[in-house]
Amino acid sequence: MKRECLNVYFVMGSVDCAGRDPKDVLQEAIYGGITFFQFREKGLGAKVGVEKKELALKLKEICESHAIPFIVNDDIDLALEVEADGVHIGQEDASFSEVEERLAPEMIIGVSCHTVEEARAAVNDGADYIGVGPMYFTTTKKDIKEVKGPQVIIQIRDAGLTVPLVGIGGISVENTAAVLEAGADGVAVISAISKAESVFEAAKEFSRCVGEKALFTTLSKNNH
Ligand code: TZP
Ligand code: IFP
Ligand code: MG
Repeated sequence: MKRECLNVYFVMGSVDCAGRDPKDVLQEAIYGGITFFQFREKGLGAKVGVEKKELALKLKEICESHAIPFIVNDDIDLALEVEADGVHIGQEDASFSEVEERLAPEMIIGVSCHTVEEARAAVNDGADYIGVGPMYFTTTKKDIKEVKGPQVIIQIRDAGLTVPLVGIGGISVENTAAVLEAGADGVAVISAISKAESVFEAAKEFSRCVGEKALFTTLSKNNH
């Protein structure tokens, strides 16, 4: 997996869309420039069973037609049923080896990490990328761990871990640069895109922010 894919990682489920149709929200976000998508159908009022699967299929189709990887949060059965590109698992979900065993070898596995130790374990397990957070305070996830800020990403990079990595939790256009400067390859965002007045403009702003950083990094590498 190329780390550039993680530039703007949009994570979303129907309850995150402020009453709008998740298909429209995803479509707009894609036009705005997101590079990766995770279907995270969680929380009060979230769809389950057949309805969840139908929504997953529709969102997957939209991703597919724009060559955006489609990742399913937690639900390995669903990921297999809809032929997702991968899954994202938390520390409390199924174990890495159990998940790996069930998936096709080319499928992506992402893991949530909160500490250097968890990041090291995920890398040793063979995670394709890790999500580190919460970077900042957020009300989107109800059971968040302690907010540690971009510092934990600096620690992970200082430990020599080069795994593709995104920061998540309370990320806005304003704090994106701090997360990238700490060593993240990209930002994972729910509400700042899904609940934005203009989903398109929000996604475009994130895309511009991450793109500027990438350009800066390339230029400074070439100059030293
Ligand atoms: N994991 C850690 S924080 C978080 C998840 C899923 C929620 C991120 O949502 P938002 O709205 O971008 O803060
Ligand atoms: N990180 C990520 C990701 N997704 C999650 N659902 C999560 C932490 C809890 F964006 F993929 F990195
Ligand atoms: Mg989880």
